[in-house]
Amino acid sequence: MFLNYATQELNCKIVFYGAGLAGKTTNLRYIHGRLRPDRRAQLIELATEQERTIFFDFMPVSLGSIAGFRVRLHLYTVPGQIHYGASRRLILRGADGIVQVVDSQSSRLEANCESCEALYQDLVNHALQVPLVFQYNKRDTPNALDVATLRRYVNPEGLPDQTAVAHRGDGVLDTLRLISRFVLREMRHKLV
Ligand SMILES: Nc1nc2c(ncn2[C@@H]2O[C@H](COP(=O)(O)OP(=O)(O)OP(=O)(O)O)[C@@H](O)[C@H]2O)c(=O)[nH]1
Ligand SMILES: [Mg+2]
Repeated sequence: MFLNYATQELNCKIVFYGAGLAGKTTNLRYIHGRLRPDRRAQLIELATEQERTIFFDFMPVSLGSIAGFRVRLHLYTVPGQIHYGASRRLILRGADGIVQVVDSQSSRLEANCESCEALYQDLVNHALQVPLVFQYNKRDTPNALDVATLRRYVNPEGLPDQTAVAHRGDGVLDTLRLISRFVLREMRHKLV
């Protein structure tokens, strides 16, 4: 969270986390595409020297105001592949909310579980206590596990969750609303 007094803006960072190919970038592209051009910044993709396939997407969206500050959301994705742990930790720094994007396909169950474990470790290491919601993506795939099974494996605590078919946009804005609601609630507690 960052208060910009010059612009009277409250900046919140939301990170889309999850296993490789789970659909994180697809979520952000969809959200960006749905925003009015005058309300969004450019979507930026970064490829570093060593990690050419890496993207991170950055996108502020305006959202009402708290204590006189207009809320601006900054959405980021992490690279999901297992060997980009250092990039993931860097991007997670300063997060105000996290969406764990889960690939519903049974073949990806282990990768999802590893990603959840990595997230848990990263949160402990950063001493981060921020709202976390789950998105069960790729509900359209033929070998999608049922939601109850996914919950049991990746979300046994029963945190807020949402199903999605991100490449069609189904459930994407609902997921954003879900995490935004929890993030804004935290911000209100801190500011008001
Ligand atoms: N069938 C199906 N495919 C999807 C869905 N969402 C995303 N995809 C596809 O899954 C592939 C990976 O999506 P990305 O959004 O690039 O995944 P990512 O999580 O950003 O992957 P990394 O950046 O490698 O961690 C793409 O081919 C998407 O079109 C979905 O709901 N259903
Ligand atoms: Mg991606």
